[in-house]
Amino acid sequence: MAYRQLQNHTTAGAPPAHRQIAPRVALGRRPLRVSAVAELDKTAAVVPESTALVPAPVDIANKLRYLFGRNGDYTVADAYQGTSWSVREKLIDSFNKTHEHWKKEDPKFIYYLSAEFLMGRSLINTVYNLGLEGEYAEALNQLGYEMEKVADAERDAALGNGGLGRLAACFLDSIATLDLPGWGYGIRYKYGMFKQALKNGYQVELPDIWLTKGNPWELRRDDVKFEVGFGGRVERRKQGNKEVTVWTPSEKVVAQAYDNPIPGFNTPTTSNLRLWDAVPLTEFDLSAFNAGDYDRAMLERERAEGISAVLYPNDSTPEGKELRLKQQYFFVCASLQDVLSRFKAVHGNNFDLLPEKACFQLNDTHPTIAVAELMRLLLDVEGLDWDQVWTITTKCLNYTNHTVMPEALEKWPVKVMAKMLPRHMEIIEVINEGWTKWLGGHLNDLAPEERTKRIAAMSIIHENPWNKEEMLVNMAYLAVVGSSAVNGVAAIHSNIVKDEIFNDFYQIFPSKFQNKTNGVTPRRWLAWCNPELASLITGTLGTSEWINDTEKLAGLRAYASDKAFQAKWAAVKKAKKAKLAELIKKVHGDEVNQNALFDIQIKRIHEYKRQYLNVLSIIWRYKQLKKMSPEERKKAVARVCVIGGKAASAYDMAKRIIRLVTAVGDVINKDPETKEYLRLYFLPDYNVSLAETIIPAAELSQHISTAGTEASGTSNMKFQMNGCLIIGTWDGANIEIAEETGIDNVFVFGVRAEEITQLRKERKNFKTDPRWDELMRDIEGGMFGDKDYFKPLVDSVNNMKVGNDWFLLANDFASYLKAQEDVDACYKDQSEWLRRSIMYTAGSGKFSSDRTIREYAEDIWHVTPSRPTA
Ligand code: NBG
Repeated sequence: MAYRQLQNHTTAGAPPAHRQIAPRVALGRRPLRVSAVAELDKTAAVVPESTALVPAPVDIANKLRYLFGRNGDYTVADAYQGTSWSVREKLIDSFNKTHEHWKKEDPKFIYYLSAEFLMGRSLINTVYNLGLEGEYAEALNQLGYEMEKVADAERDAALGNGGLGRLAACFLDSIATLDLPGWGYGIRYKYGMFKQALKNGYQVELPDIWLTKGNPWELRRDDVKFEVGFGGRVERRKQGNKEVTVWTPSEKVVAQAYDNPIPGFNTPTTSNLRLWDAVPLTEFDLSAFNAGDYDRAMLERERAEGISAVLYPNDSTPEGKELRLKQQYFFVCASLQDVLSRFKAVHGNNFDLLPEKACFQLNDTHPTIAVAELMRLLLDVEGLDWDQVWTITTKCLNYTNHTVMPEALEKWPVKVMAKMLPRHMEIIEVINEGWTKWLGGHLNDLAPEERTKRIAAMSIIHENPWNKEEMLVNMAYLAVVGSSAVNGVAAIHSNIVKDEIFNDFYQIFPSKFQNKTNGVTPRRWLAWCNPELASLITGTLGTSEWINDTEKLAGLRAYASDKAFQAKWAAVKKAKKAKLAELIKKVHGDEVNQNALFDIQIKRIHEYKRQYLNVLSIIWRYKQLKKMSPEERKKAVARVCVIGGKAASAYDMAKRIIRLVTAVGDVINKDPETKEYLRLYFLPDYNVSLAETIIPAAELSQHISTAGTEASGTSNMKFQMNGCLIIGTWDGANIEIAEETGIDNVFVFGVRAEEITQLRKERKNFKTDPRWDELMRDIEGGMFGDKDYFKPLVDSVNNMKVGNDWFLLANDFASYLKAQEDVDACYKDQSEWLRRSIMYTAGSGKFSSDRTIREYAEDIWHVTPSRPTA
């Protein structure tokens, strides 16, 4: 493919053409007026770039002076603002060039529709991706600041919950880096993922007010606005001899676009994440305002703004649920109108061409209403025929499944959908009628009874199994029927998608189903977050090309057993551990033993991810240490265990798990006999930035979900890239990581996915390990206090009259402890440990999101690169 060739074109050493930016004026001179700059440089474009020729320190100072009214005496937060607003202009220059190029070329675009984008911070990523790191680091030095500290002043853009949202962010980085014409589309939440604090060891949630200081990384597009309607009625009207359908919504809001430029690395391409903000139709409802009804006018505003106010409101109440569907429709409707309006501007009404110019990836079921919305826009607004519209729609859409958890496979009550989106409900009903009728014909060979059963099981609209009175719209089924391709996110998961979740559909459309194993961007997750390791790798391989071509990391295998290289590798890890130790000191006030094994589990708190199992093994380790003599203890492998992650605010059991972590930590971290050998810390408010500090420092990371439950996992890939060993189950991407790293280098334990169904049935009669029984008694007996609070936790896995240990902690407990012993034994042999660590990084080539995106581009999107000239 053309872009594969493009990738090989950059030569090591020489800066790529686009990096050779205009000659810089000597540092320290007065800022030049733009016109003067143009005179100086006769080669400059007719409209010169605004800041390209202004020395960065001056530009930073100018930004602070003119945007913030500051004149010297800056704080670190000021330095961040000045730097970002300065960098922003370079980013926008690149963004504009890319989009002018794409406008001219009119290539096919991929639109990644996602309710979540977990972007994290932008400053470091932007300066590094644009190749401006030297210039800005020096500028900040001149002003008396360090880039790293300044970057720390940025707030995370946390518009996502976890893996799915962060994956979307990595994908955008790769789409831009591979020069693929593509945009992300989502919601500009005013409040992102809640901030997590601990109060007496319990999680408390605080609002994430991230926009108060302005956001230099976005661009409001006052000329890009679309109306989005809800509710109301649907009528048929005669228009000439044609019957048309008219939907008159009872409520309307405006979607206002904000662009977030996404710089690629080592390319002039800067693509875009367009996020929608909900605003009222008229600034104030003037008639109400004039009549003095101030409250009513304000109500309209609140109602509109409420749509994009909060990321995933709690959906346990009907009102919460309604708001979530509203959010989904809001961003899908605006995004599709936006794409169609650009399409029409170039191609008029030639909609049969649409699938050659645009495709949409549905990131989980959240944007699935796109199936009905694209149909509606083409049927009702553009006046096309059903069959033509159905062909276009199914050609344009593709769906990725990210979870096997039944509670996350969305189903909306027909009642809710019909009230909020009456026309869409009609369209879904017609789709379903056609679908089930077609199925009837297709399943001709089955006995009538079997056939009826199968059709009912595959119907997009079906009864709620828990409440026969209620009918539901199954969004995943709608997505499968309405898409060209359906994929899972790791090999094992894609098999589960085919063989279990959507097996009926797979039997009918086997070629629709694919696998696309996840990946992460090696820029943010290795090169930028671990520059020390990156520079060791570059020095060793003699090239930095691995940043764009991670398969080159395999070259490190040759050095895995080289003692001198191992020593350098170990020195980097040590420096990163010191940073994490600093952070632990800052948060908990404790000094930790930096020679201890740093053992990490960071991810959302969920029963299936089994942080609880980790805690049990830590308690067991503590008890063993207590039994040892001081001499024996000295021989033990010391560990600093860190657990971090947020529990959904309504997820009671997950909150109890957090409390168990903090309660166990409170006991063991204070114990004078053992504290040199074992610590347990809960690091609150886990987010992208925290991960960037923790992951490079990790020596062992835990990915211990019940086999078959973690679709892929992506932090496992980040840890692997940073040379961190993995203890894990045969689940998600762990399997492929083990294959790439060498299975003997990974601490694998636990039952296999194929055994789970049977084991669940037999769990009641499972003979638990005596050590397990002892630990259950300890927690129940109040060894860590809060006896009553922990009782439901114990019962959930140990009292078969109450819970059923659905995630089979007891079954995996003994093999987990055994794997932990293997970890200790290996850590005692530092040379072997380091060899493995190097083998992890060397084997991580497959897990670059560049590889994943290339596969999507080739197999699903059929989108090819289009690179602007530098
Ligand atoms: C998550 C899975 C992870 C997977 C990411 C990205 C959701 C709904 N799913 O295993 O739990 O790595 O998606 O695919 O967030």
